[in-house]
Amino acid sequence: MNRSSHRLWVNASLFDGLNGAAEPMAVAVQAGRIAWLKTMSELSADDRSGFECIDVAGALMTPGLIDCHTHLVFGGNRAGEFEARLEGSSYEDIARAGGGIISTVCATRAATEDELFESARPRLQALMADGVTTVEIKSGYGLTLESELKMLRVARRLGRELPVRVVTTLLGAHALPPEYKDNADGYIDLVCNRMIPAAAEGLADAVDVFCENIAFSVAQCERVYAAARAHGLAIKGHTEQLSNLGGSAAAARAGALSVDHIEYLDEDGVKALAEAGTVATLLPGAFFILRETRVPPIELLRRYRVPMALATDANPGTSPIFSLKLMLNMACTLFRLTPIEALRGVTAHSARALGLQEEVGRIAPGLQADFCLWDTLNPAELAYSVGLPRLVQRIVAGECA
Ligand code: DI6
Ligand code: FE
Repeated sequence: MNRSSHRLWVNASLFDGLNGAAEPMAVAVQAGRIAWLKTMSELSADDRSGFECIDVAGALMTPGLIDCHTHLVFGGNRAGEFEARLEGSSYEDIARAGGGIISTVCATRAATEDELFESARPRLQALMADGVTTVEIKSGYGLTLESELKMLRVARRLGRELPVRVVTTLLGAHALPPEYKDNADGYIDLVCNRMIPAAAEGLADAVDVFCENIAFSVAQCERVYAAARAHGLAIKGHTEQLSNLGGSAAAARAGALSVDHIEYLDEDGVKALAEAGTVATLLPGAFFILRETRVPPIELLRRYRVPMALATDANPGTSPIFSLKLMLNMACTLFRLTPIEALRGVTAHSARALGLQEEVGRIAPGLQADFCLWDTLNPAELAYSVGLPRLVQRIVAGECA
């Protein structure tokens, strides 16, 4: 028996991804997966035999955090746009004038694969330093077949070279590239007929769209969803961020794992999510940076029992924020989530938003042994305080990483 792959973590204050445990717990790990859990009062000497025992002295143990919505791979930055917005331009004005997403598209197309990798690495390391063990990374700043695939290759390489699980999403339908001005349907043809089939060859796990007046219509997004499904890819949507087009309900009807942003979602939309089992992903970083005032319909999401995930939306325009822990505080402060709802949003529910609920996001037998130890006893402190508590240890597949 390889004893080093058999580890028993004892005296943990456990938040298992859904709830906090009433008593100190022991968590057994074998071959990178969680084998069993027991309360400390149930744990016998026999249970300990064959395990390397690690006493965490009451530290809070949570699942490794999951950032289920990021745009970490991009060229350049948008500090100039940040300054322009301080002088009164709106995000939509800048987008219509060819800035915004399109300026990042130009910088991303011009960058080599190595340059994109090197600039994305510290962003990802910042998330990891905050306890992230699984991250979703979208394309969407290339908007040509080759440059979208280039972004996805960089995202896959980040997952190979750093101790973090990376899930990739093709976001070809993020913005209309200048070459297709006045021909949005022609661009959607390219996404459906070229990008999706190529990305489905192992480069992407899912397909996303931006359904909005400044991006793509519900009908165009539905075409993308149909193509994604035909190629066996999961689907997600940026929906109801700036207006209510009904994109969330359309995504739910197509079987989306999640719809993200959803500040303008109405009750019919919430019902559609509940019926389809689609996760509602909240992105308070973009809400904060854009100084939005319309809060997502949290009370309706609670009433219809729609699981709420929480993510950084880390991107150069609307959320240049590389801290998932900060999102815990923002979700409570700006959207009035409880700390436990916010924590579920970065663990069990964000796993669901990626279709990975049988792999990660909870501390339960059979799942990957991805977890974090924190310098506190109380899960609420993770949301309450910014900058503390400290991450003491980050464990991926049973190994300190
Ligand atoms: N919504 C967002 O918040 C990001 N993309 C999207 O569709 C913003 C992307 C950017 O401004 O670069
Ligand atoms: Fe986004």
